[in-house]
Amino acid sequence: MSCQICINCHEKYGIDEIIYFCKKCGDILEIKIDLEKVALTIKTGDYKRAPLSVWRYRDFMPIHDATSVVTLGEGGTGLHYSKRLGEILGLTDLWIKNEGENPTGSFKDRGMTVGVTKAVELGASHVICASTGNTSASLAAYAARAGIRCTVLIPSGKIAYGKLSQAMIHGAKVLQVKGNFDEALEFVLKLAEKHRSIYLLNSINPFRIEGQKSLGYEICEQLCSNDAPDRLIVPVGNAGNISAIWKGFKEFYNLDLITKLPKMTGIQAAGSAPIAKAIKSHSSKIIPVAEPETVATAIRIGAPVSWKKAINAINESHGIAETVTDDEILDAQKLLAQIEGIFVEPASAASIAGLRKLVRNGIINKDERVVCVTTGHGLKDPDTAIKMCEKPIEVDAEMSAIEKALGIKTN
Ligand code: AN7
Repeated sequence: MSCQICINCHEKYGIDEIIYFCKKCGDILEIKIDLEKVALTIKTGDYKRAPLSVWRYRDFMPIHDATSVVTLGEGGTGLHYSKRLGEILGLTDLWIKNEGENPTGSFKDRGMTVGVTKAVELGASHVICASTGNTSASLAAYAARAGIRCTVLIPSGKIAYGKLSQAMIHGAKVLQVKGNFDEALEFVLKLAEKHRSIYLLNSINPFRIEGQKSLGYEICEQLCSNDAPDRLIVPVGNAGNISAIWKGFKEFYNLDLITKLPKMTGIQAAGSAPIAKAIKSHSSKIIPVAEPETVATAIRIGAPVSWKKAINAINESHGIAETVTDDEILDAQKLLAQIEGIFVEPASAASIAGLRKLVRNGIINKDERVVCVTTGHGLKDPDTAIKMCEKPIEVDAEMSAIEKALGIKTN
């Protein structure tokens, strides 16, 4: 039977128990899926008839058969072969998994469709999260879809406008906390502990991770080899996603659906990089960053809750972690937009910036099959994009003025 299990002391909890931390040792939990049962269920291969999406993998999800799912059509995002960008970076087999193609424009939707489905299954009528932006946008949308109350806590002034507009238009109660994300998260953890009727949907909630693991599954099914890539690169903030993707790959591997596992490679912004620092110094613990800072506000996180899972994913997979500066992030964002036509937000571009650095430093070989996950759409943060680009030229509404601006000779 599937259950919730502590990542430290392995104490088990029921799949329908509302619990966020282990009662014995206080560490975080993960879902242990009954893979023997999954193996029997998927033997027919029927699941492959459904289109690529999170719910194609319903048999792999800890949701009861009778439950109707809360969905907006998440997952099934494009895996784009990136020949031109590869040539510039010196790679022959580069792919972009563009999570900006999800319903609310980020990978969070994979987690929220499962998390909010579980919330409704458990009878919750009020959901909450702390967020640097995308989680709040996604939760607000799925709560609206489910018809339940939603509260989001965001760091005051440090959230991209697109994301704020989403949380607001979907009708969430938005509280701007005069502090950073880590402080906001402390409050929602305490609120969910104190008021048991409020269901917490940060990535500490293991059901969120279950939805996000589908990212790993999809990549394997999309690659022509029907196998895992050599390397997976992803930006890391609170570290839920890297943990989830690794879980997905491992489950597919344990079910004999793939023959190898990728090197998990996490990229953090230099101003908020506790996990990358721990990996680089071969430490098994992180030192939280008290005042994280970066232009990539989505990953402006100093005390990632899932750090232990992330360090484990990187080490177990013989992967690596790297840091990138804000300038490197913004350069990579522009490069991807102009070379491949893919517009991503700064946090997502961190994976491209990290890839560039690791190739330059000789850590990544030129013929590795690399999949870079771009986590959120560029329209989430139009202000940063506009600031980086040449201003539009204002011209008189006359043909000659337009030709002049284009440097075309007038007759
Ligand atoms: C675009 O929305 O934490 O390492 O509160 O929005 O799983 O935290 C967002 C994180 C990467 C990092 N890229 O993922 C939030 C939030 C984008 C993001 C991350 C986030 P995790």
